Amino acid sequence: MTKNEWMDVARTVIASRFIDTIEETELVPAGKVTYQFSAKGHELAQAILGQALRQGNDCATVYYRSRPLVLAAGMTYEEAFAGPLALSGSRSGGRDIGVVHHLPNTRGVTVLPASGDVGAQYTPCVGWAQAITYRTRVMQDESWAGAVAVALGGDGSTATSGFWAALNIATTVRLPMVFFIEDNHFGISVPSTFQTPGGNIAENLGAFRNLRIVDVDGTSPEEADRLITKTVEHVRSSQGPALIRVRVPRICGHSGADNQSYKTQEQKAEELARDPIGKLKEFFARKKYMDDGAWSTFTHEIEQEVRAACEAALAQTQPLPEASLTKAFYDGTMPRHGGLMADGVEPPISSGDKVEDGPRVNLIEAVKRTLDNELSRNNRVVVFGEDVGVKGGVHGATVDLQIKHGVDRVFDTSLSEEGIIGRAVGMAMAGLVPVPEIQFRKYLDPATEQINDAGTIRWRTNGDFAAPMVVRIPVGFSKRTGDPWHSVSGEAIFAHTIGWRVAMPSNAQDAVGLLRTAMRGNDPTFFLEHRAIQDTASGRGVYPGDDYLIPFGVANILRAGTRATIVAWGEMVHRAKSAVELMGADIEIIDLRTIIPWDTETVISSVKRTSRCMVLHEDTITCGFGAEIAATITQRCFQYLDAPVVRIAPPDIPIPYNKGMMDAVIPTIERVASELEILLAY
Ligand SMILES: Cc1ncc(C[n+]2csc(CCOP(=O)(O)OP(=O)(O)O)c2C)c(N)n1
Repeated sequence: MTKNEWMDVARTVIASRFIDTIEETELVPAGKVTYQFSAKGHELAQAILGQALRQGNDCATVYYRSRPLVLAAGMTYEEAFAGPLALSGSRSGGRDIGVVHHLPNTRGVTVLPASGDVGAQYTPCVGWAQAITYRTRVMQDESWAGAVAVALGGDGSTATSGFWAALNIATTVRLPMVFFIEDNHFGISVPSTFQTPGGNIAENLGAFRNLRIVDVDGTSPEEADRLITKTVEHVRSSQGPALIRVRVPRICGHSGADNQSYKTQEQKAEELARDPIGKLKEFFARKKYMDDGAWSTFTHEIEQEVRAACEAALAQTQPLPEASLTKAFYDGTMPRHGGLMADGVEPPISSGDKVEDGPRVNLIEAVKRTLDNELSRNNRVVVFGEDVGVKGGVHGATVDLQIKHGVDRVFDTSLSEEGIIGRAVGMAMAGLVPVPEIQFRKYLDPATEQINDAGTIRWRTNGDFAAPMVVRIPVGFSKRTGDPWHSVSGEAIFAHTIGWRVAMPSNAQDAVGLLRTAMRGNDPTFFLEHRAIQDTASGRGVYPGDDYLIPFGVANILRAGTRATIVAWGEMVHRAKSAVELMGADIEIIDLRTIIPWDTETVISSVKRTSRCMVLHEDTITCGFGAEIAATITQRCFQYLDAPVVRIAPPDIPIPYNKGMMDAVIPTIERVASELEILLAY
């Protein structure tokens, strides 16, 4: 590094130290800061790393001890204080705890939204790294050439599933990613020997293929500069991954609330002796950059700046309480990062018109044609998942798409749902349109953390970031039978997952219109494809064309009627229809099509006319989405009801394999009909 670059490093290190000290000694005791996480001891290594991340399309995924890096990336001192103080000028506008950072790109590196979940920072970083190769190789965008993605984490985080998922993908696919592991020997109170055998992750990964490993003293200016800078440059030029283990002391508690009772006096003294600031000062003297006097003046000036920033932050207003109710979903304002439009690219335009004379297709073919068409019209769409590439998916929805669109755009992933969804998050924030497939609903379970974090990105970054994507998942029982693993529908959990839209079409035409709308949308979306109608007469329909769109939140009145309303979605729509036909009764059937948002008004106005309502679903009954609909009807049109709203759904048990047993669980046509008789007679 040049002298000027070292001066920048020193500025970041010293400023970070003052910010931590003011928080620890003043703001926490005064009750103004609740979550305080010092980076004392980690500053030098992070500041040097920050200096190395200036390519323009670099990214860093960080954690709560990453403030020095985020300062190096351009966060102001005032923003740094305002975050933990929960004030209006904080990056999250008071929504998040301040140390869970994010920062749009101003100095050549984008700091992706951090998570409070240890280990959740790794797989989104993989997604950005893959987007670097995609934007360079497929989109031929030279501005991305040589960019790197860096994930920062502690020694404890190397024990998480997120770390291993990311490491496995980055090395298997060879991505330009750096794992920057700050080993301070503790995860709160637990020593690193509890996280990995012998306590040294770098040593243990020695046999890992495709991984450059570097072990660095993060308190030594020369060594840290030489090895960190060189390794980042190596990843830039080779576009392959590296892991840097940075040995640092944690000269503070885990957080403001930690009394460090688990450390001996000797350990504390040893940590203090390794303070990188003293070593940086010596280094500056040795290099004749600054003598003692100049260092004191320099330090004093930074202290003044930090102090002024603290005063300015304390003078900020409180955020408006009602602001917390905004930004869960796209509201017309563009994020700085995430999705097409944030990158200045308009999605393809379609009339929305329906073609009436197309071929008759099943649901799988409808999905495949829509994916194919969107891949052709938009070079940012990427389709991936287990068996999605060569085989074309275990359900056949992507057959031949890889041959047509290439291995970079339609590809097989390793068997890691956390990796699939986390990767989609990073790709979305890098301006791609990820459309991952999860093989069956139950197999999304390992990705739960990434799903939950993705949904809240727009909200917790105060609109700075978003992660629009479409997660396609076959759900429900199949044409032949069900079982506990392949037949879960579970849409209620999705409806309860903040920030996600949920579609569940009942037929091929709706699948086309809803999938196209989802792929051009600005929010993460679950697209649930019912297995029983993938290839059945009831699910088939005329292919509505390549421009067909159905807006979310607009239900379909499948059948008009006056005596009762049935609200259903997915396969249950067909059971409702068959039951009504069996009875020959004058009953209205509403196919909800989308669950988030759901078409409240169509349901309410129908129930006001019919005065009786049955909600029919395949997800288990307790807290199923039927409960939401029933509660809304009761609240909005209680006085119109001639009978209580009835919910027909499986009891709270898994779906059995034996067909007869399954029929005892999932509402059959006969059961729906007999429950309707009871409802009409009430
Ligand atoms: C998934 C998850 N589990 C537990 C926690 C609680 N927790 C927060 S920090 C931490 C220790 C992490 O240690 P390490 O990764 O070594 O980082 P360090 O704090 O030492 O920098 C724990 C257990 C969490 N935030 N997320």
